[in-house]
Amino acid sequence: DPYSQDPSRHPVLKVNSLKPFNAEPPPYMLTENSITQTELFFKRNHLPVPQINPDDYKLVIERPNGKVHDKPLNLTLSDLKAKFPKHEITATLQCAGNRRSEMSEVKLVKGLDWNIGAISTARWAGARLRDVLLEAGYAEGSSQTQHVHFEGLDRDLTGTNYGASISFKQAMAKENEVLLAYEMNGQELPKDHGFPLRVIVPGVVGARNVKWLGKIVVSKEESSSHWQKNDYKGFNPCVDWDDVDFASSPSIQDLPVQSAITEPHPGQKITPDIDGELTVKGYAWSGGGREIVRVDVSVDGGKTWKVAELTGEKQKAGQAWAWKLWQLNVPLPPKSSDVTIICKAVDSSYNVQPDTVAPIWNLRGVLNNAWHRVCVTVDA
Ligand code: MTE
Ligand code: MO
Repeated sequence: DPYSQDPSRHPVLKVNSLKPFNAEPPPYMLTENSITQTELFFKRNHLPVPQINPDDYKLVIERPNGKVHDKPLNLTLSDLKAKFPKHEITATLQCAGNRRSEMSEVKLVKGLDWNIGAISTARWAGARLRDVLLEAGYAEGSSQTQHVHFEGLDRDLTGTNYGASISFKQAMAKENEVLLAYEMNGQELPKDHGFPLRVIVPGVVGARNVKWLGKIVVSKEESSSHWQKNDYKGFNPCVDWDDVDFASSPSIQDLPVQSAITEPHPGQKITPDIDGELTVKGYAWSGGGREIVRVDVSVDGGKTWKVAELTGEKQKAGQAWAWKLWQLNVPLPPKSSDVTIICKAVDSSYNVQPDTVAPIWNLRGVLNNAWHRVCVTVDA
């Protein structure tokens, strides 16, 4: 069993797949704290967790073509810690498949059945990718068309490693704060999250945040990995498996604006407080460093909306990598029995969420950011 060495995990996680391990926290736990507890952070593995001895570990960085040093730059974990300034950021990571289960309600999609918990937030610390690329001999602005490939040390039975890429421009821009992270929430990176080293590309889909990083390659082409080329792409809702052309869509990078209700949970029996109000909580986040500027909540099907109170770390414009948590006391419609709560967020580019899933349905069930709805029963 290639999974026999996988680490142990917190029993509260809802497991979507055991081998490989994929699990999410219960929704209400997501909004207990703006930093997700490491044990509760969602886990998304495509393959067995590789066993890496930190003393033997080396990150291999291929040199620019035709440069004097032809041998790749090899960095040990202590090199990475000693030679490059340690940079720390708070960033939210979201899987493209977050909220896939709602997409399957429209029409069955292929993929793990994620509820709203394939998203979490942590403090990440490590070396800036930019500094490491400069050290390897890459020059700023050398080409806008190049790509930086990340190869994981996890591999399938045929010997194929997990891999993904981002653009060279994305990797080199200082304000993008792309990290080679060796710490998560102030501690050594846990096995499930990429020990001893992973990439953190803030604002970008989870799939490019390669864990158990083994190798970095700069190339004219995007990564040829299955997960870059033939997965994690969006399509027209009428495209299905018999006519899909993966080459026709760009790989997902920045993610769209997202929000969801974490409390109450669907089907919950609600006893309104003495004022006839109900406390609603959730998260909101957008990709590309766009800050959440507003979350709207409706309990009458979207006829009227109230603005929720946002909480979260103050972040720099264009570098809002972390989600906002939100909360609102909503007056319940009089004599109601079943109430549907809806939320939608607005980001700093005034991007909004689509109101329903059907027009954004796609065969892989990615990028679901439709208004989130939770139906509850009110106790009279
Ligand atoms: N990196 C490697 N090496 N192997 C993987 O399976 N999964 C990716 C990404 N990096 C993956 C990986 C996907 S799809 C996501 S959503 C994130 O890791 C999940 O990161 P987490 O498990 O730390 O939450
Ligand atoms: Mo993912």
